[in-house]
Amino acid sequence: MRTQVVIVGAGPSGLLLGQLLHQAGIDNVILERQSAEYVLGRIRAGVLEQVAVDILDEAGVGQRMHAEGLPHEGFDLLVDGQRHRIDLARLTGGRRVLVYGQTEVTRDLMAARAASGQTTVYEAANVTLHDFDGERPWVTYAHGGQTHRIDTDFIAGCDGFHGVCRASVPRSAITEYEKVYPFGWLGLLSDTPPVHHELIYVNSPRGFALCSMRSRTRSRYYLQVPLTDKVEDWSDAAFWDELRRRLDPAAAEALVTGPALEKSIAPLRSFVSEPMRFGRLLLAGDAAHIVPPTGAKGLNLAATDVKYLADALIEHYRERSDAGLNTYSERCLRRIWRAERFSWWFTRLMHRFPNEGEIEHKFQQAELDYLLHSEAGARTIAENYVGLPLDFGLRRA
Ligand code: RFL
Ligand code: PHB
Repeated sequence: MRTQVVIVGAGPSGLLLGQLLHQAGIDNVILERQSAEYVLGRIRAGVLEQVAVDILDEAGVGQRMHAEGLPHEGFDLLVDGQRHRIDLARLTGGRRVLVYGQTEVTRDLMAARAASGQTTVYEAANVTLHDFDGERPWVTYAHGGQTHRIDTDFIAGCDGFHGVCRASVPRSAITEYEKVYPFGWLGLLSDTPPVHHELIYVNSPRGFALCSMRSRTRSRYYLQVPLTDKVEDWSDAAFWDELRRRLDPAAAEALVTGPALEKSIAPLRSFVSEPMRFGRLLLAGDAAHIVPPTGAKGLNLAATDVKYLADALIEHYRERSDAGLNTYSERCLRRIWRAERFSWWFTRLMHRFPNEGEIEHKFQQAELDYLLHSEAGARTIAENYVGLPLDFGLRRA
């Protein structure tokens, strides 16, 4: 088989890239290790920046997102038992975010993929990359008991943090920056009305918590837990009890509990690998970088990487220019480092760090006191939360 672009991974990055390329008449094949049901079963991100909304609109998959997504003009920080609203709209000149789950984004992209007629191979095993440092890369994979070969112009590595693409690059060609946090997030999804109409990020003496949602009837909650905890250690009742203890009395009172539809523990990590292009292999999304989820940036960064990559590939085919491909890494990395810094900072601000002493805790409280009682402080949080414009990666200012 031959195609113009082989895309490894059918998460949001791979599916979105496939759609943007298809719209531009660029033939592509997606190879995904898991089944479609498995990919849809992973409960992940919930908050879209305007820039991601715009890209999904451009990809023609925005209809249900606009009908069902919940626009949010602010969120609460609960600190020292007091709630403080970060008024995103007022602090950023009218900007806001959209609460619409990654599962739904993925479902919309899968429907567009099916309608496009482009090939997607689920349960593709042993995907192996060949000759991406030359002019004629190729990819092999196993499916249905047979090994298949695809010849291609480019390989897009959209296969997440544990994927094969980044791992195929010689160690000497790549620089990795990593920080692993000494706790995880235990998440619970339930068909219960959200405790509040906006998100609540909680800094409590018992650790961080987050009250989020998927709709007006479906809630998503998170608790900071030690890395040694296992999901099996947490009954639904234990989860709800602990969440209540981390909330203020009004929220604890308003909390509606119910059976968990899903419960999982995610480790927290900051990670960037540089560069993102190796000859004819280009990495995008979690394959190249991870942020701790506190800033809600992961899916948004994936969308902007993919937009830059799609534009660069379109320029290659339409204008026979590699200018966009040559600057792809640089464009992405500038906004990636900004989001990495915010996610790291917001994580530090809101969590209890088990290995730190009382003085670090006092510094954290003083910083929160400053941020929440200063217009400039609140604006710093708001500006970073709503995110950077798409052309940010181009500007050198
Ligand atoms: P994905 O979603 O990991 O998809 C990669 C796909 O590649 C497949 N794959 C392979 N396929 C073929 N061969 C191989 N060898 C392969 N190896 C892997 C995998 O099966 C998978 O289907 O990466 P992608 O597409 O780059 O998307 C990134 C996002 O999923 C991620 O950044 C976000 O979920 C992060 N994130 C959040 N981002 C936000 O913007 N806002 C949020 O509110 C938010 N909350 C979160 C989050 C991530 C979380 N977890 C669990 C990590 C909350 C959590 C708890
Ligand atoms: C979510 O709803 O899953 C979510 C929301 C905001 C975050 C992280 C996760 O910062």
